[in-house]
Amino acid sequence: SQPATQVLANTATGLDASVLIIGAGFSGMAMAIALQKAGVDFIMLEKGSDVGGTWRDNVYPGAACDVPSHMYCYSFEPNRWSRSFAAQPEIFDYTKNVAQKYQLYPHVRFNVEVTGAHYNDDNCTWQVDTASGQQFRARTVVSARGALHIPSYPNIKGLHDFKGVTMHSAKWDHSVDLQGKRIAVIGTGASAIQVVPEMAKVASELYVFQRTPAWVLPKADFAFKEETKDKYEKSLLARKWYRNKIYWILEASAAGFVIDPRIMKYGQKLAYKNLQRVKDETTRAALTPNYTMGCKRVLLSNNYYPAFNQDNVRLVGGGVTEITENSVKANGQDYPVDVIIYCTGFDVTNQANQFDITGKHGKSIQTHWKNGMHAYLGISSYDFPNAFFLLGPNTGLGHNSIIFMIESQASYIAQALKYMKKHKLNTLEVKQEAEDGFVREMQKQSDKSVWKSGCNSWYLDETGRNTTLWPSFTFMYWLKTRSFDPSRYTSEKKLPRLNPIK
Ligand code: N01
Repeated sequence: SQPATQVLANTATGLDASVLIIGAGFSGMAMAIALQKAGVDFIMLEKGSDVGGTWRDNVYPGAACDVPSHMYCYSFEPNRWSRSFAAQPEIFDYTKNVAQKYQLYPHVRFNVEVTGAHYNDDNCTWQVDTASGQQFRARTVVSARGALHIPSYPNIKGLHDFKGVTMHSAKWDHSVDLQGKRIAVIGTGASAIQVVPEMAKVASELYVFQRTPAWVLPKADFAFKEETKDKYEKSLLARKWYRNKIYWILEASAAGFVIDPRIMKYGQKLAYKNLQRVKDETTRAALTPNYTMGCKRVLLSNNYYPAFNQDNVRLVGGGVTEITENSVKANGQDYPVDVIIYCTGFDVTNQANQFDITGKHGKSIQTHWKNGMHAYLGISSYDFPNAFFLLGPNTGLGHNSIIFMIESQASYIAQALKYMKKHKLNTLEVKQEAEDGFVREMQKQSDKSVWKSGCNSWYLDETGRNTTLWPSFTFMYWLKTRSFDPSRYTSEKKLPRLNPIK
């Protein structure tokens, strides 16, 4: 469905575009739409063959969103959602429809995997390298790569010895027939609780290998009636009221995450009640978490717990110790299986090693982040002029819709670029004092959050610092990013000659 015409290089300046956006998922698309409005030209580089990012890639059975659908969409582009929590195909379709409506497809170079981005001190531009060897140049680069896209596999003895089928939740192979197979699911996080009920329907034997039990709340998931869909489609007021209601309910729950974890005991009561759906007492006890709710992501499901009441489903606690040619070992026991499904999450806190970025004077992002990831507002880093991150350090969420954060960031960056254009600036670089101050603020706020209440999670880095999540209410982030503040940045006006692209 993608049009063949592409937006062509700006040969007058020798640049491919003023702005290169890396990634065409939810965040890259929001950025592109914000730039269209701001009148700034751009192109997008996308490693996949369509837009949609995580919702294009995560196609495992049961994949759905655990944020209400009317909150998990752009505020400026509502949708006639079929249910209160949309499933993956509907969200993927939504992203494609938005891309069509805003005519983003001609701006996207598909199947272009970016391997690195390098700042050129001489002419204040960014050169972006790709896996195919093709290079792109722009005044500004925006990383919209998303945080959760590099599958993480556990460091278990014998991992590569297994002779059966292996899959990761984020790399599902639908050509494999799972009917009647003995299946192991490793992990019990957000992906696993959606995969497990689906595997329970087809497996002859399903073993769920759990290292840490999760807090699971019931999910208010239902199909919208046609009249409700009509109402939200026709009435802007009804839609806004509904969206705002959800927003403030989620925001109120943030108090337990970021102000006082003791508040989480009310949620825990609800989750205990949900857990009673598991009939077997031993299984129920093994599924009972032993840390404060919210320390790891709170999960929502109506069919995860009931799956354990099926005769073909067995919970194996204690973590996996070894994988052999035909089995998974845990607690000294051997569990022979045909298929292993890794629901073991993503490589998140080590993002510096995933992408080769060098800023001023060849400084690498690894050097900049040697003590952990950080950026001013999660968006800008000193020594990396004309570069912006979407969903950068400390802007992930554990309690509300990430689309809210994305829109705040896209609007802020678009304002910054408009400012550059208006003042004919060649560089815009955040001041070190602004970034350092922001880092101190993030760590201070994180210290009282539930994520520091004593559990291991992908939210914390190896030194125990929260460098991934926004440790406050989301409206506070909106307040901080609402208007671009040039006093936090330095800029240069020199106009170097731009070499033509070879
Ligand atoms: O990954 P995870 P995920 N041996 O990292 C276990 C988003 N998301 O893909 O808790 C045994 O949460 C690990 O155990 P433990 C969402 O932001 C959103 O499920 O570390 N087990 C854990 O149980 C989410 O937070 C939706 O002890 C091992 C699991 O693997 C993020 O994606 C849906 C192990 C990993 O859980 C990641 O979720 C799905 C080992 N060696 C995902 N290593 C929505 O609905 C790891 N584990 C929007």
